[in-house]
Amino acid sequence: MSKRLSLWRNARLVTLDSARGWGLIDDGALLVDGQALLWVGRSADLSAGLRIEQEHDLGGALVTPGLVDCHTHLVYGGQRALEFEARLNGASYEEIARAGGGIRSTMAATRAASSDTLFASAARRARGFMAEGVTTMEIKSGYGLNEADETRCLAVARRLGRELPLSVRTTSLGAHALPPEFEGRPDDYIDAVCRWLPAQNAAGLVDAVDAFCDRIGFTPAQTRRVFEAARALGLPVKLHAEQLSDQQGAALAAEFGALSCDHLEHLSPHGVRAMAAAGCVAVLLPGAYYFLRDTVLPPVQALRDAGVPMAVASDHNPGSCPTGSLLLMVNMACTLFRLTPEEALRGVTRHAASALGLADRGVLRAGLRADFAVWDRDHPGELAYAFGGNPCRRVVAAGVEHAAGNPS
Ligand code: DI6
Ligand code: FE
Repeated sequence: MSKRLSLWRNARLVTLDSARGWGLIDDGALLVDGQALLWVGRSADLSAGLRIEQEHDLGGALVTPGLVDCHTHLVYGGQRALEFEARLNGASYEEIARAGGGIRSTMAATRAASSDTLFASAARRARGFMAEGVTTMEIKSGYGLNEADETRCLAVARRLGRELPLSVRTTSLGAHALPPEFEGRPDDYIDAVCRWLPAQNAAGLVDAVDAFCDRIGFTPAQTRRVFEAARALGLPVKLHAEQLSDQQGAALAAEFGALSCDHLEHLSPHGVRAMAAAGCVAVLLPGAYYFLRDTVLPPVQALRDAGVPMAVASDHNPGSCPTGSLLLMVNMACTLFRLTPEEALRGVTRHAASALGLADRGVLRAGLRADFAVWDRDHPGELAYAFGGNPCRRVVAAGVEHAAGNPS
């Protein structure tokens, strides 16, 4: 038996290891071998005679899978507090974008920042999420909007995965907004995005490809070209779909076997059916809905009825969701979108992992990654119910406990 065995016992495990239910195991234990869970079950059923190197008594605390934030724009320069104020004074998010603010203003700040500055600010944000139990994070580019700066932002995201105890998945989102140098020439810009993708991919910087298909983003025809470039490289796609209007983007993404379609406030019944048929995950982003004071709800009941798995993510970005808390999104998924607490927690674990194409996490099960969070709570429903404050006490990522989980 390996010498690296560690035992975490006296826990109330929320395994989520079945299609329904919390999968609670009282007086549970986790046996960790290196980076993986070797055994998960009731303490009483643990075999005797194991050579355990380290033992942790959790005092009956709740343990969930490590949280997965499957949609973030974590790497950028500057902030947009003045834009928030402009919106309070009556300007709309779309008006600001059309006037050259919005994503373009963050683009300018991002281009002007050094890679070290971008790394430092993104690492600070990442640590905040990690302190709340996040062990996996997806990070998109999309604020460089030229080859050099997009590639630089993806490299910063990769560096976060190397230097922090955080598993990072990168997504290339060159087709996020039209940069000013391509004003009036969106098709030429899409050509450029498709041209630089192979080099980014060859450098190992891309796990998936995304686009913003909307009135202030790109058309379905332009999005299709980006997806074709991704497909030619064997890269999975995802899409910012039907956030501000129905462009039938979800159906397009489904045609390309997308891992996920995200936002979805304006998703049509046809889009729901296409996603269900393609096995696409619906990533709900209640923080952006809240911060933009949207009034059109994503069709949660239709997604549920069609059996589309629903994930919940932060969408952290400086314009539509400058949040530092995935747990707050869990609460908002319930209050604003009427998910059940169990759906919402599944949305930031199991289904969020699926939205990233990851089958090795999101559930407490032998053989999967030893990613878990320890909570100062009695019942998992409390994680969705209370908001504000951080009940996370300890975080273990790939078998290693890190200090971010210990905010003392
Ligand atoms: N939709 C969003 O909500 C973010 N990107 C997108 O396509 C917002 C990005 C920003 O405003 O900076
Ligand atoms: Fe987004």
